[in-house]
Amino acid sequence: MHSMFLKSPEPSEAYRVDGRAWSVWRGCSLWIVALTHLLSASLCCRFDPKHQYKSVSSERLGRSDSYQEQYVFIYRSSTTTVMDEYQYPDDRPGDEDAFSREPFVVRFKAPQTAVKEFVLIPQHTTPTNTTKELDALYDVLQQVRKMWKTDNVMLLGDFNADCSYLPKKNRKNVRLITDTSLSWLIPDTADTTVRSTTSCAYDRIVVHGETFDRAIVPSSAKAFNFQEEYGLTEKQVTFKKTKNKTKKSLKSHLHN
Ligand SMILES: [Ca+2]
Repeated sequence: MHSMFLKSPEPSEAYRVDGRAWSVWRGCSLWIVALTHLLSASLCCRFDPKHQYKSVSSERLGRSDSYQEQYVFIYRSSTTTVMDEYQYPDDRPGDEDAFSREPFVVRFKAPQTAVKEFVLIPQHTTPTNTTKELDALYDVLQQVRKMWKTDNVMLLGDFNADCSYLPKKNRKNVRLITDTSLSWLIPDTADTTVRSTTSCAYDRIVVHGETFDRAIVPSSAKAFNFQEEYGLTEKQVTFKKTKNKTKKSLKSHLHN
């Protein structure tokens, strides 16, 4: 789960766009789909009656009919609108079908934030193909920047970007890592897994553009610990899922 603070022109005022309100969810396992519907249709209104929410989602994505996933964004409709959406076609010449779950890219307008407009590129990599897919995300980033003429782009999701899925020796081959114009907000030292026996920074948030980077509250990007936040046991949080989601914060001058 990701949540964020949008930075305000007046830095003294900050507004949390809560993770439960502004999240990118992925997955087609039943409970994720159920959770998505629960969040968009019920939970947001039930637990946050002060705000209205809308969602935008991709088609189901995947190479096989038997296992597919969806990207879903939930946002506060009073302050945020969807300007554009773009399902990456994954047909780059010479590199066709780079992704198992092609990014569903959404451009948001949030005029009361310091950045005003920004683009989110979600991705859930295939663990066995993490290096390749993370590198290919760089091509998606460049295409989107050109297409929408913007530098305010954030890439986020379950990148599987650590431990055995992304060995240290592979990192020099990932342009998303080697290009210094990108900021990785969740460091390699973070633990985004639920199990106490594992420590891997699988879930990540990566920001492109100095303007966008400056709009994020320093140190606000971190894992959202379901177990701690909701007082759950390890058994409960590992029922299906093995990872916490990450969250980040941007600043705005909005008020709750
Ligand atoms: Ca593909």
